[in-house]
Amino acid sequence: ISRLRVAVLFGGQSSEHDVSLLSARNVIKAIDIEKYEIAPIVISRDGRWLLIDLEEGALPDPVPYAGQEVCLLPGGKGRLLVVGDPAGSGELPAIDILFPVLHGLYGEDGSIQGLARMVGVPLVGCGILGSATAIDKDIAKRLLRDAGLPVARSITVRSGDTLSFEEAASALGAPVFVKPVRQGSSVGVSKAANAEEFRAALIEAFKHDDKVLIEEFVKAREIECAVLEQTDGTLFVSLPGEIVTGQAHSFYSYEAKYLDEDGAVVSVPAQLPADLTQRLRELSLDAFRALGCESLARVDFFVRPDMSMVVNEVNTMPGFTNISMYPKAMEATGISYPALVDRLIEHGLARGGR
Ligand code: G1L
Repeated sequence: ISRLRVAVLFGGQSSEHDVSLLSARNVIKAIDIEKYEIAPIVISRDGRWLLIDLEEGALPDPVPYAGQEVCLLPGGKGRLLVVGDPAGSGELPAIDILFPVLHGLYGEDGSIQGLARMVGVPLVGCGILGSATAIDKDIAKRLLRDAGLPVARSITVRSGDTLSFEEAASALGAPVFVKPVRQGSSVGVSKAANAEEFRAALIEAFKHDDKVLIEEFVKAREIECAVLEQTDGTLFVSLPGEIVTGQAHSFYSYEAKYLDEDGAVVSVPAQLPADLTQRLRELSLDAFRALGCESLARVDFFVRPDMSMVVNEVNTMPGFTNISMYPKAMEATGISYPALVDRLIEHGLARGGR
């Protein structure tokens, strides 16, 4: 009896290449090899797609970027062919499902989801719509607000627009946060308390995107819920977890999120009154649906001292090492890391190549 082949696609040409590698290592270790055959494909920093070999069930450390260069092509009947370069060994076995572990560029904006859709191969995670809406903080906030969900006040600006700090501060208060709209990490995000900082913050944010969000500064706890769509279409939502940032971090920085494990502590379940926990779980489901998400998403909230809450963002490719918030919150709610990976693959297979 032959096993279904899962292609784990990771790495990529983004600043979060290493984060992707770490998550992919954890995912690959958790896949049940009795059930699935794993085809690890790394996208090198220079954009080559390389099929690599597993060493004793794990990725080599460091990943060899000298694996066999491949491309993925539609194989008909919902199969995706992994094809070697003409000088190489030619056609390799088809894959049955794509498991993207790709941050940033093309990973979570709908691009890889579009590739899977076009070739009709099943995919783990959100589809095109949910990925594309959630990645854009401006679009996401409009949809969330339209669904009656609480969001922080903000102004969207495009490069060339003129908005002074005084105008921003009179609408939103001071300080303000300045963020590139394409979310994923805190890259390019800064806090501005005066005109000079505001100017620098805009210049920095526009390096990353041509649309930038100026947002009110919400002084609050950072609480997150993990949502998982089950094969029957019903949603499972975890208990909320809390991100406790260290003194050194004035906000939820890129380092605190992924690299500096001392800077940010994941605390699950978050210590909250029961009614608030319940409300956050309900809001998570509403946010998931409002953005057209599928399969999974992490919904991030700010909870103010007066217990009012806002949805900050929805992440369709959350941190996914076994100590990251999404898996930890699931674990605290009864779904272990390997069970989670298995459910995600089962969900993708059940949805099919749509
Ligand atoms: F495929 C899933 F399950 F949807 C999935 C894929 C990728 C979940 C989470 C991730 N996460 C990442 O790729 C990342 C950790 C590199 C993004 Cl930060």
